[in-house]
Amino acid sequence: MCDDCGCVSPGHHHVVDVNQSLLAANDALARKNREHIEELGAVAINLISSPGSGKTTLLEKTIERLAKEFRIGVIEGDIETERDADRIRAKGVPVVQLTTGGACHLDAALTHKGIHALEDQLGEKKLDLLFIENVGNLVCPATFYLGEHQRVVMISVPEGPDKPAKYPKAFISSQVFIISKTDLLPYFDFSPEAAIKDARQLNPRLMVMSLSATTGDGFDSWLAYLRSLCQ
Ligand SMILES: Nc1nc2c(ncn2[C@@H]2O[C@H](COP(=O)(O)OP(=O)(O)O)[C@@H](O)[C@H]2O)c(=O)[nH]1
Ligand SMILES: [Mg+2]
Repeated sequence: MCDDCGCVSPGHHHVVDVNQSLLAANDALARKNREHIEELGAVAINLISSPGSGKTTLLEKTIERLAKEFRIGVIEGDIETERDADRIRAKGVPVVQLTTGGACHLDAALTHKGIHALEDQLGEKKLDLLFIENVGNLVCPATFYLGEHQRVVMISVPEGPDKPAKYPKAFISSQVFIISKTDLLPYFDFSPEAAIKDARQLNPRLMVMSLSATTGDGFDSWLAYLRSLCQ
């Protein structure tokens, strides 16, 4: 019987061992990614949220506001399609679409390919900010370090305030928690205080921001945070 959890399955330890070595291999590659990203001159942000909470919209609006100030690059993660990359490309910044073909998260190996593909577009040019939009999911992306400097987790008002408590790992492993779509607060029974309380209980150091990409409300703190990363 397993001393840790009481499980009597004979294969149990093997599964744990394989998972741990997969994650160790991922982390080793992620550390290489980080060196690679730093050679490009960039600070990388891994953006994690459910599908539809507004990741691509946040990036579109951020690029509109900051593209004159900073050199921005984007790696888009999705299961299928180039649609998010097309949206970012329309804003005039270098972007690479990664498609996982089914996996619900990016891993360091796929991100590594993305960094190389981005370098091919950049030539000799450098970057200040590299955004990595993860596959829409609050669960698996939390387990896979990609080599990012900062991890940002986002939930939108329509998703409900219970998500930090239900998906703790994403909040424990992030530096920033964004509540998005605050323009919808009048229409939903969403308590920002409850969401923030749960998130801070999991991770007292979490920086919290509330914003609406639609109205621009709260955007100044987000932009100030990004500027502070580039100093
Ligand atoms: N009301 C409102 N809608 C938003 C906001 N941000 C994004 N959306 C909408 O939410 C939907 C999903 O946005 P998208 O950026 O594609 O989300 P992603 O799947 O997380 O990348 C789109 O219809 C957006 O127009 C916001 O601040 N307020
Ligand atoms: Mg998107």
